[in-house]
Amino acid sequence: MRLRVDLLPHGNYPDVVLVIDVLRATTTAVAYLERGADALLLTSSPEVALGLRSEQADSGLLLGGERGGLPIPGFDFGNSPVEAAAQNFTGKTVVMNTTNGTGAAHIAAQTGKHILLAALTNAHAAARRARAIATEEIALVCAGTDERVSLEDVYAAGVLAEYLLAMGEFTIDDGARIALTMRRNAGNPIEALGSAGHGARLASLGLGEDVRYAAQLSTSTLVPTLADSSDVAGALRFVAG
Ligand code: 3SL
Ligand code: MG
Repeated sequence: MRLRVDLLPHGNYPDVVLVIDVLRATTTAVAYLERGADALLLTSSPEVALGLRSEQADSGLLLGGERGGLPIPGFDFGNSPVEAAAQNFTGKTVVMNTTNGTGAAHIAAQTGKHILLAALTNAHAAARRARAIATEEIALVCAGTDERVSLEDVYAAGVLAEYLLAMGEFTIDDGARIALTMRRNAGNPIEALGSAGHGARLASLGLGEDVRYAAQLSTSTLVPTLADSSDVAGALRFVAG
């Protein structure tokens, strides 16, 4: 079994992909499902999200997302896991669009057989699920920030890689070696996320609580899992796995 870490999304994934956007898209996705959401629709653009709502006006779709860290005009929520964790989404479908995380999921879905969303908050459950379904390769794909590497995603990939290596034999690539080195040298999760450039940016926007929330380790057993999405153009449907 191969374990691969992409420091940015590259594509060409043959088997299982764990998409990681710790700050904040995948952390927020886990929070929506924890708070009862039936499904998440990750769209390819904000316009697709707004279009889905106007096409399905009776369906009660809720829209969450950000640009520049701030809520998108016309959306109901930003991309805050703290905000998501404070609401009840029972029976709701949440449509998400974010700068990097949702795009990384779309890249993964072009070729991957099984696409899962991973964060620090669901790291152990995500690693276990990936190990259970993989037949040849597990790719840990860091979303990054504006096409540049993000410390917090690489750190989380290192956490996931540690869990996976404890579960069995893998051939690892240099991306995995870098992530494991980051995990071992960047301190605990709150220290690592606090030292990340995007962590500082969110704190400067008054969103430091989101950074602290995202630093919680394996507090959820929910793993957002790509389901059949053929009925929704431009969106990927994730359900709790
Ligand atoms: O890039 C993304 O997808 C977002 O998660 C970034 S932010 O933390 O919401 O600004
Ligand atoms: Mg990010």
